[in-house]
Amino acid sequence: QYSTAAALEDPIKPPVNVEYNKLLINGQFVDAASGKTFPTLDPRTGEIITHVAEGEAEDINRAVAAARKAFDEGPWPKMTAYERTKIILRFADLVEKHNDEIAALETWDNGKLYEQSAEIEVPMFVRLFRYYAGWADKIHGLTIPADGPQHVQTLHEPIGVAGQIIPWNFPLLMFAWKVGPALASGNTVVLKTAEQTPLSALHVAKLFHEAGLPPGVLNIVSGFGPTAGAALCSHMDVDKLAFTGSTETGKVILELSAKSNLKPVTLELGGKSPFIVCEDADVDQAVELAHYALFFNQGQCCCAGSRTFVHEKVYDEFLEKAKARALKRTVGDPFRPGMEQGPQIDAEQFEKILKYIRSGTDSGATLETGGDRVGAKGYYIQPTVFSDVKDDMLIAKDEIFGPVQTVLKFKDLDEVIRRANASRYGLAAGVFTHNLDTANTLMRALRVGTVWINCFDTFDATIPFGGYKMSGQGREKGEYSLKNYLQVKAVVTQLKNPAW
Ligand code: TXE
Repeated sequence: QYSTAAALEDPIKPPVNVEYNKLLINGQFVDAASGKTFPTLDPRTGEIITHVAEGEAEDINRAVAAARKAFDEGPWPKMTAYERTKIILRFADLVEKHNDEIAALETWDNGKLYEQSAEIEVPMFVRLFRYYAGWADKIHGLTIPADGPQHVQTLHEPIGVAGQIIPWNFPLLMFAWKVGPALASGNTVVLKTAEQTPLSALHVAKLFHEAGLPPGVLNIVSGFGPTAGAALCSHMDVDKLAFTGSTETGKVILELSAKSNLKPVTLELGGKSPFIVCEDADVDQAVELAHYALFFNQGQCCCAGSRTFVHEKVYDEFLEKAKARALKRTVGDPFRPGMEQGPQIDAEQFEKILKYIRSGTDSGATLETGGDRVGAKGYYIQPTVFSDVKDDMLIAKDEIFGPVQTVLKFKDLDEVIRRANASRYGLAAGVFTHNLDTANTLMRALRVGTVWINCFDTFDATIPFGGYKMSGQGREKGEYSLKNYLQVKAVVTQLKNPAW
């Protein structure tokens, strides 16, 4: 059923070498001030890929000083918008040219499928930068017909130095979602990558400098949350924070902002997204989409469709087919073509997922398939399906962040709306129906930032993404993201001759 343990124990050599493992500050690769390094691991084996400079508060100070200087003295915020556009477009071209090696680095460090990195994520990264490059010269204010003899206008100005903290599940895409809008609108950035996945950001940031990015505009600090991350959040010279990660850490970040200089914060946090299969569903199609909604990226998606609500009329057929589909899922080395699932990111997430699986069984859910590790090495987990799941079970409430599908039965629309909304999260929802009225009702009733109808996980650069409730604050991607990085200045000029 699952690919053989032998395939897992003989990992394929990644077709790339690690070239950059230092901090990137003011356009230069430098050691950490302390001289410390930390290992980054291959999730296929748990073995060390390389050691990376470990940034801490002192390095954050250096990076923020570089970003501050680049913002205050220019040229980045002061050059023409079109100049910024050209540099960002050159960067996108360079990334496209190096697509395969960047994809290999991403897969090596993260464990996601190489085909996914090479054919989806690096191309999406390029698309995001091209999208935001196009925005640079389209950011402008308004002329406002206020009461009184005044000329009133607004200027949309960059906010300053942006501190950005990203997670490990989509290292490149999170880089693009954050850095793209910040730089296009004239800000400078200090980005702290996740400690599990520092490599791809250093590689692409080097290419950004080759494309003509001035020193200090984009600084990359690898390191841990409570040291480097917290120092960035508390820094008095950082004007804005953007974070993607757990809800728990999101709260800490808001607190650090409040205790320092009240810098505005954008948060993209956890989720427990419902995927609702309605009674009219073509079951085969619904099974496939629900499977993708949960298992994509090893289940490590903030918006994973992790509560599969199925109408009672199609429940039995759905369950049988969902189980068969999970059994067919190929698990193995992410560099091996044709695999559908690689390893989880690290030992901590691996243990957390197995613990949730035990809790599912202990609380009375039925384990239909999976439930254990695959192979003896690395962090591979069997595609797992639970049925008879009740709303109050931990596996139906918490973010598992792994390949564990929980299937819940419902009777009617009002009931499923109530249950789907009874969550502290509100990131996304999937709806599977061809009944227009049902789709319209659900689309309006669900308290979430994205509703996918008969599709899931479409991450086009143009579409805003973000959460209701404890899934976050603010929106990223699309035009909406620019607002996070702009100040609005009102300019009121007394008119000498109001008649004109
Ligand atoms: O998250 P953290 P972790 C969820 C998912 C996962 C859980 C824990 O459920 O199982 O969170 O994962 C930095 N000050 N998501 O521990 O801690 C950290 O270094 C400043 C959902 O990886 O939130 C990393 O760069 N920064 C999610 C980033 O925060 C701090 C993606 C994310 O780590 C910090 C990942 C601090 N005190 C996990 N502590 C999503 N929304 O997609 C940590 N960090």
